[in-house]
Amino acid sequence: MLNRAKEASDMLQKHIDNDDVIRLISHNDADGISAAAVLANALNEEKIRYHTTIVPRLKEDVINSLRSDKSSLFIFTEMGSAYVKELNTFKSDVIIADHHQVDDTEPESNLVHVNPHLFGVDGSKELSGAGSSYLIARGLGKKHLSYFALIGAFGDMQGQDGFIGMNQLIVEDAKKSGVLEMHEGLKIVSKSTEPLYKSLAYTFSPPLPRITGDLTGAREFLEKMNLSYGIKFTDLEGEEQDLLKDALMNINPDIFGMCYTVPKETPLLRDLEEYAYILDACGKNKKFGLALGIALGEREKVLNVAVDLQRKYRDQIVKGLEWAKKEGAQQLNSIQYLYSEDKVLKAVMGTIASIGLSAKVLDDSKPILGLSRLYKDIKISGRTTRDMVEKGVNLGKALNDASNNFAGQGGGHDIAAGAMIPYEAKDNFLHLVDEIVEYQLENNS
Ligand SMILES: [Mn+2]
Repeated sequence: MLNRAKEASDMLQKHIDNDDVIRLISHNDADGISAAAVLANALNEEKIRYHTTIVPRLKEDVINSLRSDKSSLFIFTEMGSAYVKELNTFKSDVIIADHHQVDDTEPESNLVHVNPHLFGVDGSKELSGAGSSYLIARGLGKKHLSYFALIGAFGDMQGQDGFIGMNQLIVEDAKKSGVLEMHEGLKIVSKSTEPLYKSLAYTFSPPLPRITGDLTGAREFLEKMNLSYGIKFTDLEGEEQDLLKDALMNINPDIFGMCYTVPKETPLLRDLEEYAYILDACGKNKKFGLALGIALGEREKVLNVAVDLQRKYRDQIVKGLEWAKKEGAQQLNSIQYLYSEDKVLKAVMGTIASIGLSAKVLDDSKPILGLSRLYKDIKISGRTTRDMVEKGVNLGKALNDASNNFAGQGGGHDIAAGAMIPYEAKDNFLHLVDEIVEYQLENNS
């Protein structure tokens, strides 16, 4: 894996030495932005001209439109592994730094394919797209950029229970290069920027039942402990912080754990999990340029805009969770679902379904589907618990089989999956998923 990354580093170095123009193409989520940021920061340091494009999905029309671009090197990050065949036909050099599933297409001599799956490393757990990209920058001696790989990993939920595999190697790089500090602490968000009750209510992961997404619940919890809910966590006395820590750990022990910080960063971005959340909020609001600007070091105004976006996004989720709590989910025999035509709710339905389940706002004894209508289609995000998976539920398979029946498409993991189906098929689709999940539970051996 590291040898392959070194091949990519050498290809990149060759183009740097030639003073070539380089084209970066990356994905729009927190991992994709971090992946672009690793290489863009590296190219900035080398004073090389480059152009970055962030896209929601790599499709053939995107690839075809790049064919006429005169750049001498294309680098696809956090995507591209599914398009080796098409990219083989490029006249320029191509680097792919991805961590999604691979097929067995062999790369031509103009292409270097960096992907953990090619080396038996599980890219869903052990290395992010930003991680694959970092390994290329690493070959250029840029270990100080390693923390972007960790931001990407947090964006893909790879670090929340500790880093493993290749990610662990990156943590070591970050420590050795002096950019990263690690300490155990409370993993609540916006400790130094939001009033305490909001810090608690906005902490979606790890979930805090009756507090997560619940501003009133968070306030009552703090009042019961005689802590003033309006001040910031960082303004609490040491003793009060300890008291809060113990009370929160009684609700969910995961709330106390390893924090990864970059001390030289501005306070808002110092904690890498929070850095990933900010990039995610920009991405969800389609402000890709803003996210990339932050990762390239733009501050002040730009950062304020991002924080406002994040606040709005968090408030949408809180509103959605309040709605889910009040209305409850629609119940079928073996599954439940959330559906609304409300514009704000629609935009965060998948997130509400997922946090609603983990924070126990919704009954977690049945898998949940969050449905949002997009014109003539319905987008579905499904989520269940580890416990239900052990009882036989495989949501990825259920959503794949059911959506295929209605000219849609779907799939994913056993515990979390998604699908897209025509709007008219909604009710029939739900009943089919219900039957499939019922069958999975009955036939679990
Ligand atoms: Mn990713």
